[in-house]
Amino acid sequence: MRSDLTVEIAGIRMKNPVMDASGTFGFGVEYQPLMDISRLGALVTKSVTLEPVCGNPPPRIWETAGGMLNSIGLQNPGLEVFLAEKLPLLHGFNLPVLVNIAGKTLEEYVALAAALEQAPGVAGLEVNISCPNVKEGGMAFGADPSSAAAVTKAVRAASSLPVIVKLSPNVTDITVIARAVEGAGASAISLINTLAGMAIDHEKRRPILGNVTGGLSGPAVKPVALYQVWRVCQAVRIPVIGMGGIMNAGDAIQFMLAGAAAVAVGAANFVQPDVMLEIIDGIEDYMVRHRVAKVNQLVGALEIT
Ligand code: RRO
Repeated sequence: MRSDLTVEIAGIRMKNPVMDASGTFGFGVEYQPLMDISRLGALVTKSVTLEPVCGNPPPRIWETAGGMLNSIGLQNPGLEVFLAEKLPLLHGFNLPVLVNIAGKTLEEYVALAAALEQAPGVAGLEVNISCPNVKEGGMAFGADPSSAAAVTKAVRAASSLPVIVKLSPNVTDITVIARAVEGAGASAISLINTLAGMAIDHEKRRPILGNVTGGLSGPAVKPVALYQVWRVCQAVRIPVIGMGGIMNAGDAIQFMLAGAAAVAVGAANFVQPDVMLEIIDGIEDYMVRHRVAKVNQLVGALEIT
């Protein structure tokens, strides 16, 4: 029996359910010398903004117990350079490219969505309303149901591409935000972005990160992420892409059992650059061992009682 790893999310066909989490894989081509990126189910870019952003002051990365803090601050070369120099390098890899977009205002999201609609080789938009490391926009949109819905609606209206809205875990009840973006026309939801956190050097009595606070990811956040993915999957009908501390195939399968139709791998890419390929192979091994013919049979197959 051959295992069928293909999944389809919001009309985007993927050869398997594994993609990178935005921001942990650059614009993809950086990893090409280290692994065969065409084996991925999809490729998600670092967030792109209308104008170039140089990001937060260093240090911007800090290892913590079981995880890492980042405060990159949306560093990216801006839409024009992305379209001219980054996106064309991804043509020919035979995999759907999802472009993560972020803005300070609703108008910026709309302009990005409209421009990317015209760009060849874009399979979908991931709308970042959950960056914890910028003062304007970012998480402010994702923490309030009406602004989350407004951004989703505006992007939906500006583009015919699938709209995947990336949610923040830094909210009281994530299902309220999930339902709001579903109601506003999101094609799918991805979660979780990083958990707001900080680190302090007690000898110096100073914060460690240049921006004082950051976003926590890695194995430390996995139980929180699994819980939030599980809750969102029960709250909405649209597909969910689950992420947060996935380090191996077992972790990825756990997110699918909780209801995720696909998964994204983030911090693990920094530990082992080709870990996603190992995860894809590990999912296939699991399917053979458990006689699962189609990977989507795992979605929501958690047995409770
Ligand atoms: O660039 C960042 O600091 C960043 C972003 Br845009 C995000 O969405 N999540 C994160 O942890 N860091």
